[in-house]
Amino acid sequence: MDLWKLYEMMLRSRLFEESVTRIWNEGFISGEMHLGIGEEGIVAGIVDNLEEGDAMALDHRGTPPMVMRGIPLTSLLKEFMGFKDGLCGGKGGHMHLFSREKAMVSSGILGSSGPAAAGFALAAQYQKAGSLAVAFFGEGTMNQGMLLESMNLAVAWGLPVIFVCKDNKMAISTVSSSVTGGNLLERAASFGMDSYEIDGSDVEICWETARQAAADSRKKKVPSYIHAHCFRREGHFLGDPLLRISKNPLKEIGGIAGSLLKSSVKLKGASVSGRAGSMKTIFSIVGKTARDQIIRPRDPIAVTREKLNKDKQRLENIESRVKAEIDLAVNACSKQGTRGKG
Ligand SMILES: Cc1ncc(C[n+]2csc(CCOP(=O)(O)OP(=O)(O)O)c2C)c(N)n1
Repeated sequence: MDLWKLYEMMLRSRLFEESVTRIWNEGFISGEMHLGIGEEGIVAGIVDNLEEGDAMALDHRGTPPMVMRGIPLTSLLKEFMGFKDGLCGGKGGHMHLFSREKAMVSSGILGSSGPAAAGFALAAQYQKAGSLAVAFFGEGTMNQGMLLESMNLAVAWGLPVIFVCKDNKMAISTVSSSVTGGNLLERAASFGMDSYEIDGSDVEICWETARQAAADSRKKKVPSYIHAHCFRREGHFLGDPLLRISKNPLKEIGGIAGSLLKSSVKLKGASVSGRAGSMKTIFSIVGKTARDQIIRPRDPIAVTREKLNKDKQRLENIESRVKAEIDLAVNACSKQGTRGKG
């Protein structure tokens, strides 16, 4: 394991997504923007264990795997901005990405990474023995039928798939545990897969777990399940109202107080106790989001930087090189002109 390389991979993804944030805030990317900030440790650990021909099926937070697997940054950013010479002709945006060369696909349809990865793995059995496929998804998606069906078939047919659950505890504004029965690790294990629960902020643990899972997939032709805990720094998507309210309640509550009040006194609708229950849930989720902001989670990049801090010069060299790469991509896109023009 090369911790310097892993640090560089994670940093490239983080700085790229921070640039994407700025560009989105300026209005040059239309629609929603889901970031993978906080998930870099898990992604780097997995990607660094992949070989040529291995496939990845991604969810709506597909930017970090795309960046770390080596998709050119300019082509990715142009795709997000809707340019015709973007990775998918500017038609996919950040959620529907595809690369034939790197065997990667992403989708905003939750759970679809499961069947896509199982399909890749089934094809690999015939066409490229020894290859494997990875499926990335969140813990909220572990309640999606097609994902569970693909786990079942992967075990039954001996498909080399690594199922990677990135657990940030939230599914948009729902606390995932409030809609999930039982224990997810046990659920995955009950299909007959080796299942690992890890700290996604420790890239060394992520890498070592991915190495083991990849070795089993390649040699024994079996799937495995990795449940990695991580955090969600920017809310569900950029501009998430939940995050805005919890960061600045006094300013933001004013904007929604009227509609909350109106819905709570409306004659038609749920019972009084039902409405009171919903209000309680809303305020408890806002409170939880606010607390999560105060209790800073372990950031995989900060944790790794701390470990490498002895060689400050080498760190600075990497940081300025990666920053220059990203500036180059951003400049290439801003030269091309206004949004959506190819
Ligand atoms: C099949 C399907 N159902 C619902 C949605 C709407 N949706 C988008 S993201 C999301 C929450 C996903 O939560 P999780 O799987 O935990 O991933 P996270 O966003 O937290 O990374 C939902 C319900 C969707 N995109 N696809």
